[in-house]
Amino acid sequence: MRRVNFLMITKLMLFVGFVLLLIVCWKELKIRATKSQLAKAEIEKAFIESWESYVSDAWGNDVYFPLSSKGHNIASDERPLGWIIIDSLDTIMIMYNKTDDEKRRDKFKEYILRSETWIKEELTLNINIKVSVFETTIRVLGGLLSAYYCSKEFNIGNAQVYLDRAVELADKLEAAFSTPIGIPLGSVNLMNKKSSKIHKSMYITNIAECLTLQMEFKYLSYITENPKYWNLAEKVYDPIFRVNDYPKKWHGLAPIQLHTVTGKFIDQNIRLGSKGDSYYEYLLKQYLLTHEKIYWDIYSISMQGIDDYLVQKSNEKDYLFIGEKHKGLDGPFSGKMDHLVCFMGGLYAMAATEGLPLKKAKSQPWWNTERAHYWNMATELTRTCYMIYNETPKGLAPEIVLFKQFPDETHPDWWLSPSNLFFVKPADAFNLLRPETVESIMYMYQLSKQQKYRDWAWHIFSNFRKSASCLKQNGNVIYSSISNVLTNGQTTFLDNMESFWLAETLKYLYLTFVDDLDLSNIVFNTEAHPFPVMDHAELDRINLRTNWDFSRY
Ligand code: DMJ
Repeated sequence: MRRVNFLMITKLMLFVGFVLLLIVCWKELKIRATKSQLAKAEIEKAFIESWESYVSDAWGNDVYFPLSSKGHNIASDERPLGWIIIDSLDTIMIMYNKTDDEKRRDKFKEYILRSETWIKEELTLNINIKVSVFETTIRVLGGLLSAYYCSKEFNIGNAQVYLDRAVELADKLEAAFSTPIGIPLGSVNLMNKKSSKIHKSMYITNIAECLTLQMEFKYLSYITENPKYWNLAEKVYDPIFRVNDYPKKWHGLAPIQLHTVTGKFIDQNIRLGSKGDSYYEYLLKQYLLTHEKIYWDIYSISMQGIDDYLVQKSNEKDYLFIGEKHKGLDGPFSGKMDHLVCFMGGLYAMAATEGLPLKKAKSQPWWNTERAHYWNMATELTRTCYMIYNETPKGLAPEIVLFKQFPDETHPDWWLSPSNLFFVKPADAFNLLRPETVESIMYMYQLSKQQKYRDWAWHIFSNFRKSASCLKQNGNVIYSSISNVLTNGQTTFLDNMESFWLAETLKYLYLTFVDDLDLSNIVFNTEAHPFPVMDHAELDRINLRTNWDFSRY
C-alpha cells in the first residue's frame, strides 16, 4: 500500500514538474515574442528617423551628409539618379507590409506614394554623366525591379511605374556591353549611351563589377519576356572562362582584375572582399533564382577553392576566417579580412538549405556532406564576424581586420583585439554602417530559428544606435558613418549616410525579427533587393535558358 502511494506521489510530482516546465517554456516564448515585436518596432523607428532626416535635409539627392544637413548628386550640377530614394523603397514596402502599428503603416504608405510620384515625374534618366554600371545596376535597376515585385506582392502603389523606369534604365546601360567580346565597361554615359573606361589608362574592370549584373538583367527579361537583357548578362561569362582556362586552372578562385577587351585576368590578387565578393555571390544566387545548374557547379568548385586556399582558423579559440592571396594561389597567405567578406556566412547558409528551414533541408534528397559542410561554414564564419563587433570599444566592426598569423606577431602601430586574435590598422578603423554581418545573422536566424542570432542582431543594432546616431539641434535624429570604432567615448562622425544603411542594414536587421519570412521563394540581390524565384515552365515558355557550357574548356 505504502509502495503504491510512493509511486503515485512520484508520478504526480513528475506530472506537476512537466506542467511547470511547459508554463516556463510558454512564458519564455511569450517574452521572446514580445521582445522581437519590440525590436521590430525600434528598427522601424530608426528607419523613420534616418528617412525623415534625409527627406527634410536632402530629398531627391543621391548622396546625403546628415551632419551638415545637405545632399548632392553623383554628378554635381546634374539631376539626381534616385540613388537613395530607389534604394530604400522596398525596405519601406516591407515595413508597410509587416508593421504591427497602423499609424506607422499610414506613414510608410505616404513615403511610398511620395517616392513613386518622384520616380514617375522627377527622375530623369537622360542625364549627361558617366555612371558606374555596377552600382547603378545593383542599387537603381535592382531597386526599381524589387519595388515592382513588392508593389504587386503587397498591393501598394503602381508597379508599372517602376517597371517602365527599369526598362528605360536597362536600355541605357546596354551600351556598356558593346565591347568586342561583350564584357561590360565600368561606366556609361546615360545621355549619349557611350560607355567609357572607368580607369584612365586601361580598360580594366573587376570580377565583382562585370559579374554582378546577371540577377537584375535576367529578372528584367523574365518580366518583360524580352530575352535581350538575359543574353547580354549571360554572355559575359564565356569569354572570361575561356581565355583564362577558368575555373580549372584557378580552382574556382578568380583574380579580381581583368581586361574588358581581352577578358584576361590582369594580376593575381585573389580575395572575397572588395572587387571580388559579389562575383561568388551571384554564382549561387543565379542558381537559386533560375535553377540553372551550371552556376551551382561553378559555385561548388569555387567553394572548394576557398576551403583549399583561403580559409584558416585563428591561433587561439578556433575562429574561422577567410583571408587573401595577393600573389596568386601559390603565393603567401594574408590574414586580411574585409568586413565585406562577412556576407559569406549567409551565402553558405543559403547554399546549404536553398532557403528552407535547416530541419526541412536535412530531409531533402539533395542533402549531403557538401551541404552539411556549407552549414558548418555558415555557422563558424557568422560567429567570427559577430566576434569582431564584440571586441571593439564601440561594439561595431572596423572596415578591415588582419588576423594574427603567428602567436608572437606584433605591430606597434596597429590595434590588437583584447582576445589577441586580430589587428586593425588606424586607417581601417572606420565603420560605414555596412550590412554584411547582420545580413548573415538574418539568414542564420531565419534558417535555424536559434534565439542567439536575434540576440546578436539586437546587440549590433543597439551599438549602431548608441555610437552611430545623434540628435541634432533641429530635432532630427541622424545616422552616420563613423571614423573610429576603436575609441571609447564620444563618436567622431564622417558625415555620410550610405544608401545601403536604408536598403540593406536596416532591412536585414528588421527581417531578423520578422516571423513569417520564407527564404525559399525569394532571392536578394547584392543590395538586398528581393526578386521572386523564377518558374521553370515560364522560363521554358519565354525561351530563357542557359546558352553556354564551361565544361568543354
Ligand atoms: C553594397 O553596396 C553591396 O552589398 C555591394 O555588393 C558591396 N557592399 C555594399 C555594402 O557594404
